[in-house]
Amino acid sequence: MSLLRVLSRNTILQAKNFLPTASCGVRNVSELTNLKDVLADKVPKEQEDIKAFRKNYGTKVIGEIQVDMLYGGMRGMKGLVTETSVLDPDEGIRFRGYSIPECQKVLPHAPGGEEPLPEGLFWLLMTGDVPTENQVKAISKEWADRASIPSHVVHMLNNFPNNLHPMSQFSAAICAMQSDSKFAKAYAEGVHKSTYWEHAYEDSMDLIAKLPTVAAIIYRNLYRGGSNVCPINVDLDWSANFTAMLGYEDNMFTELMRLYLTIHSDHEGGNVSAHTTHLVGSALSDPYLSFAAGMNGLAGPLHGLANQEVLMWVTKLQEQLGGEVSNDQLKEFIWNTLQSGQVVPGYGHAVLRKTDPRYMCQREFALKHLPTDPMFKLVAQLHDVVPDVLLEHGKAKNPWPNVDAHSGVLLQHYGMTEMSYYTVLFGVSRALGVLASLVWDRALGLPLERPKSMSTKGLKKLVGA
Ligand code: AMX
Repeated sequence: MSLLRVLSRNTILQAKNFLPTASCGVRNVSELTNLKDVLADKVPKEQEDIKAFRKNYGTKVIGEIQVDMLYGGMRGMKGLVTETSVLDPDEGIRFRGYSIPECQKVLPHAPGGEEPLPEGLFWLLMTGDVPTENQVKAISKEWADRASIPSHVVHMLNNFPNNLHPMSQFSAAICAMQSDSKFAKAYAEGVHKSTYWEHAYEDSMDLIAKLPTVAAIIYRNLYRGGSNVCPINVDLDWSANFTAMLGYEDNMFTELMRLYLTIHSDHEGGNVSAHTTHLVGSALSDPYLSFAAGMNGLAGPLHGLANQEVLMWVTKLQEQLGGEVSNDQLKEFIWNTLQSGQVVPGYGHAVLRKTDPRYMCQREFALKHLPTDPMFKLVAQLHDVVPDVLLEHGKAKNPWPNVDAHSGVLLQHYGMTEMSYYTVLFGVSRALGVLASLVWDRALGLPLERPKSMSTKGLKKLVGA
């Protein structure tokens, strides 16, 4: 009998967090290094907990819906359950209750490194527990083992034209890898729905493992003359393999990537990429199809593409105004942007009402490692000027910078100047959050998502207008 089956059966019988092993009687869950085994222990407990909660509180009213919300992008409407992270408007994101500075402290680092390993963040998102170093090492190893991609996907990527945006290539490659979906295969074979999460888990682990290779092939085809990516090294962590495949040798770039891939992973459930992945998954489309749909949303300029837009905007600013610029010159440039009916990229947020902590930790990284970089100085100067202009403009509810205002400047410092590629990095990271949520969606048996829409005529009638 497999360990997974033993665990599933024994979760009902055993005291919390302790499980029998074949050899030594009882074993603590924190000693397990196979994430799927740990989940197999947690899933039935969560299912029971939510069942009891719904039985007692299922009809409790938790908010009201106003007409404006239907026309206003459903802001503030509580309509989704997402377990992996929660976004507070003032404080920013907490991953399973941990803020970004707390994650930087408690999650395991690479030897000699200071930034958290994204593998650890993934374990935290999946389980709610801070992983041990051994658990994180096991994830690195498992992702390295699962990293190879089907040859038809390589062939397809190698034949895309150079003018196809990297995000379109990324999304298309994810869809094309669906040929290997274990979820789709299991569904076609008629497996019981209580096992859906296990197949969603397998696809999610495969997909996360393969994304850096896909992303690196896109990068090298577009910007490095189609040179081959190096093979995966099973002794390296996920980020180190990624930067090696991209062709970067600077350890600090790898450290940056560990931070980058950690902080872009998850932003609760209502943002476009997370919500889309969840929605498409609710039709029991497999994780490849669901995640590709989420990536198409991330590719929008109001969402993930903003990181590309920021650096293009800052580069234009530099071209027009030169090196050293005064605050008054910046103000004029920002007003020109606003008056020509465009948004200031990297500023504002649908939920946040203070500076994004993802911006702050990138700023701290810059202060530590590249304090004299001219582009960093300009980004810092913009932070002093943009909010006042946006406040004077009087439209944006949040005048403060978001994550995208800072990421590009760090990447260009280490030589990654290809701005149109930046959202692909965001996408690789976002997989961690949305796929962890997707596994839980299936584990909790969340149904097909199908909210009620109304016509304006019907709404007017409803409110007696
Ligand atoms: N520059 C100019 N105008 C802005 C603005 C900005 N940075 N942020 C908001 N506004 C405008 C909106 O366009 C809107 O104008 P309208 O009434 O004419 O339509 C008005 O202010 C009210 O918008 P809001 O309620 O404050 O924001 P929102 O929830 O509708 O939109 C967001 C949020 C992020 C799309 C918006 O702030 C924006 O466009 N920012 C710039 C793009 C950006 O940085 N996106 C990345 C967000 C983070 C991410 O997902 N990666």
